[in-house]
Amino acid sequence: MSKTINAGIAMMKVLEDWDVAQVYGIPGGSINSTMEALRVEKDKIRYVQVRHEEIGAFAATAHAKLTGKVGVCFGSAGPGATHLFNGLYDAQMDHVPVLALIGQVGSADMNWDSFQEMNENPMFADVSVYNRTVMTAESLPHVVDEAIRRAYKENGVAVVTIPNDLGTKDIPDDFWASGHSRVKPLLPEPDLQYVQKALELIATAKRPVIFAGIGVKGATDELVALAKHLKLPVVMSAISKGIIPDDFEGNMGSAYRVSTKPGNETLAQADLIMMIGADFPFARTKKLFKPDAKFIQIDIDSSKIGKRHVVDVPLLSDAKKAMKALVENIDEVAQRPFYNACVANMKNWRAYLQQLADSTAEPLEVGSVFKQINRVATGNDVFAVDVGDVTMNSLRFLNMNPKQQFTTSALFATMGYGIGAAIAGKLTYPDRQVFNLAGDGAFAMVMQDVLTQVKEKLHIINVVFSNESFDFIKDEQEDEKQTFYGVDLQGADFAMIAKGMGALGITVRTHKELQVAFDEAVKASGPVVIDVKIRPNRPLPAEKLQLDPATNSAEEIAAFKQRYNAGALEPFSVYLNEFEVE
Ligand SMILES: Cc1ncc(C[n+]2csc(CCOP(=O)(O)OP(=O)(O)O)c2C)c(N)n1
Ligand SMILES: [Mg+2]
Repeated sequence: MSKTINAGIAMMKVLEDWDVAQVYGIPGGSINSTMEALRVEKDKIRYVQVRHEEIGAFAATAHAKLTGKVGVCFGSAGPGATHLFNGLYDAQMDHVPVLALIGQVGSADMNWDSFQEMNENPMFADVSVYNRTVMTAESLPHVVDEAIRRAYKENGVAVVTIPNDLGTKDIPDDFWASGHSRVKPLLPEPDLQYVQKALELIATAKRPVIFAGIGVKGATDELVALAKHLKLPVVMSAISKGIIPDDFEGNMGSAYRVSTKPGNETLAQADLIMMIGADFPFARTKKLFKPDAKFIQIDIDSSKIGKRHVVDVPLLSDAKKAMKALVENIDEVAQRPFYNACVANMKNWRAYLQQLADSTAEPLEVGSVFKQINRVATGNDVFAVDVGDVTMNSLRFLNMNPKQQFTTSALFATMGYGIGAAIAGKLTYPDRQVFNLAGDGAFAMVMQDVLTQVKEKLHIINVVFSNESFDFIKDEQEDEKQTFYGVDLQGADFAMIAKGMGALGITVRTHKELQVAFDEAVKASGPVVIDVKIRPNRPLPAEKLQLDPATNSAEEIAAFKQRYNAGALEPFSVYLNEFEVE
C-alpha cells in the first residue's frame, strides 16, 4: 500500500513550506480537525490562542505589513468566521497577503441548514481575492497552497473553507507545496523616455514635490537621494511613516488629517507633484492639490496610474528603479527656493512639536507622553498604532528612523488594530521593543487580548491615552458644528484591569509618574499597560489652519494660536516670501 498522510497535517506541511510560523485563532467544533493538525505540528507552527478572532485577523494583517509575508488566521463556522471581518478588510484595503482558514460543518451536514452552518463563500466574496470551499480531503493541501500563491500575487485575502471531516481523513502522500519555490514578480523597469519627460517637467517647475506611498518601502536611500539631488520636499502617506528618517530635513510628514502642518501646506502650494507608489484617496475628495498642478505618477500597477489626478507623465516602474534612474539622468540642482522654504517651514513646525513635548503642564498632554516614548525607544522598535487622535499624534511626535517600523490600519482605519498588531510584532521580532499605542476607546474595544500577551509572555508596552473621549470624532462633530453627542466615554482604571489579566498595570497622572512608568516598562519581562490620564485636547487641525493674514482675520489667528498653544507657529507664506519663491 502506498504511503498516506492525514489531510490536516498535509495542510500544515504546506503552511510550513510557505514559512508560516504563527497561526492565530480560536477553536470551535467546525475547525477542530485543523486544531488537531496544529497540535501535532506545534513544534513547527506556533498556534496563538487569541481571545477574539478579530485580534487574530489583525495580527495576521499586521504580520504581513511588517514582514511582507503571508499572515494566517482562522475562525470556526458562523460566529468565529464573521468575527474575522475587520482584520480581513484591513488586509484588503492596505493590500497585504493574508490567509483565512474558515471552519465548516462536516461535509455530510452541509446544505442542510445545520447548526452554525452558513453559506460562507458569498460571505467572504467581497473581501477576498481567492475564496473556495474544499471539496475533498485529497485537495485540501492543494487548495491551501493555491490560496497562498493567490494571496501573494494579488496582495490580498485568500479564504479557504474547510468542512471539518475532511481534515480528519488520510490521503495519499503525494501532495506538494510551492512556497519554497515562490518567485517574486518581476518589477517593471523604467522606460527612459518617460524618465526624461519627468525630468523635463521637473526642470520647468518652480514648486515640485514628491508624494511617496508605501511603494517606496525598501527604497529609503533612493528616495532621500532623489529628494536631495533635485531639491524636492517629500510628503509621505501615513502608512509610510519611518521609511525615510524623520530628521531628514526634506521630510515634510504626512497630509490631510492625520498629518503635519507642512505636509498639507507643501502639497497645497505645489505646481508639480510626483506621486510615487501611492494611492491617496484624500487627494481628490479633499482637494489637497491644485487642480492645475502638473502630475508625474510612478507605480508598478498600471491600474493606479491616473486614478487620483490627471497625469502628465505616467511612469510604469518599480519605485526604487525609477528613483535611481531619475537621479542618474540629470545633474544635481544646487538650490531651489521652494525647497528651502519647505525646510524652514518644517523646522518651525518641529519647534512647535518640541515645545508641546517639553510642556510641564498637568493634567498631562500627549506631547509629554511621546517625549517619553522617544526617550526609551531603542532604535529598532516596532510601533503598532491604533486609530484615533493617537494616529495623528504618533505621526507627528514619533522620531523614527528606517530601522524602526510603524504599522497602523491605514485605509480601512479600524479601531482595535493596535493590540493584535503588537502581538504579531513581538512574535515576529522577539528581540525588538514593541509598543501598542491606543486611545481609551480603541483599547477598550479589544483589551481582552492583553490576556494573549500575558499567556504568550510577550513584553509589549501598551500605552493607553485616556482622555475619556472618542476625541477624533468629537473633533469632527465640532467641525460640522454639531452638538457633541455620543463622544464622551465612561472612564476606567485600565491599569487595574491589566493587573486583573496578569499584566503590569501602571496609572500615570504626573510627569514624575510618567517617567518612572516608562523606566519600569522597558525593564519588565511581560506585557505592560501604561494608562496615561491626559487632558482631552484637540490636536492642532493641520487641514484647517487659521494662521495666515491673507485668509484669516487677526482675531481668528489669535484664537487659533491660543487654543493650540501655537504662538510661534508661522504660516507657510512667511517662508515662501522669505525665500522669494516664484
Ligand atoms: C471599529 C471602528 N469603529 C468606529 C470608528 C470611528 N472612529 C474613528 S476614531 C474614533 C475614536 C477613537 O477614540 P479613542 O480610541 O479614545 O482615541 P482618541 O481619538 O480619543 O484619542 C472612532 C469612534 C472606527 N474608525 N473604527
Ligand atoms: Mg479617547
